[in-house]
Amino acid sequence: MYAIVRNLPLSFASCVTSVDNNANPINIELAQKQHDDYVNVIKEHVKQVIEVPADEAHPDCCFVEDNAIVVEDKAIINYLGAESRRKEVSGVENALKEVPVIKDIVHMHDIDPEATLDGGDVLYTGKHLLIGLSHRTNQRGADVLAKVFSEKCPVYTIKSLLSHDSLHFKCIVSMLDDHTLLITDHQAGHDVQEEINQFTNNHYEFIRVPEQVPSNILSLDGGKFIIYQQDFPESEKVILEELHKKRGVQVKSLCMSELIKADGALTCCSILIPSK
Ligand code: CIR
Repeated sequence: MYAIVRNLPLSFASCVTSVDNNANPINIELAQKQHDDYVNVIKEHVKQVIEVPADEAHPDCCFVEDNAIVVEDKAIINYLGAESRRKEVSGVENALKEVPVIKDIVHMHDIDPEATLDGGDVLYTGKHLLIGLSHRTNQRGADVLAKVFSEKCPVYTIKSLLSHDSLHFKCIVSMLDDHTLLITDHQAGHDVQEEINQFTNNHYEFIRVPEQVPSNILSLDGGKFIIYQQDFPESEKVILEELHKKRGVQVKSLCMSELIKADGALTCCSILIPSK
């Protein structure tokens, strides 16, 4: 397994965010510590971690997940939904060039200049590529992924997220393993689950957590180890019971309060690439 991460810039507090941080501004030192903790846990589980230097001109550059989609030996460099983030992708593209399994890198913008897509809207489970349309990801972005990746696996576009107030698809649902997904118990989660079930013929087992933020976990070691968000006790109960006790998943909680203020989740700070 390879992981690409990117250091948090000092300009991070100028990130794009929907959160009103006036009363409780982002603490940059704490944000850097939280990001370091995250990277250190990844390093314990992933042999090859490529660390891209921070780009001060792009406050959101640590959210590398949005930059590119990788399926097997092919990568696509996204054209991000937020204009201020569009040029941050070059650092991640250079890192992808260092990953030996990746043989082909294409640019979304070259295929369709009207397409936009953030990686936070794309869940690749190993069996299916699920794309949630959002205010960042348009139908044309989803069409580009279908064109590029449909020879690798079935590609489905999930539309119900658009009627909910959620930044990214993976703010609602994330993956434990190739047949188990974690999803928020809010209406958005129910709607998304129904659509995924229809497309995949009920392939996935869903574990529902009561809150939205903790429905985004980072799964490593093929689902044997996860990182989850601290400070959400109701969801933590479900994670400990359903994942740890019943399924024997090893779990580690991290406090990512300063990244949450930037609308950041756990998956968004890394790109994970299986070695084969
Ligand atoms: C943004 O609004 O684009 C960033 N502040 C947060 C991106 C988080 N990305 C993700 O969840 N995949």
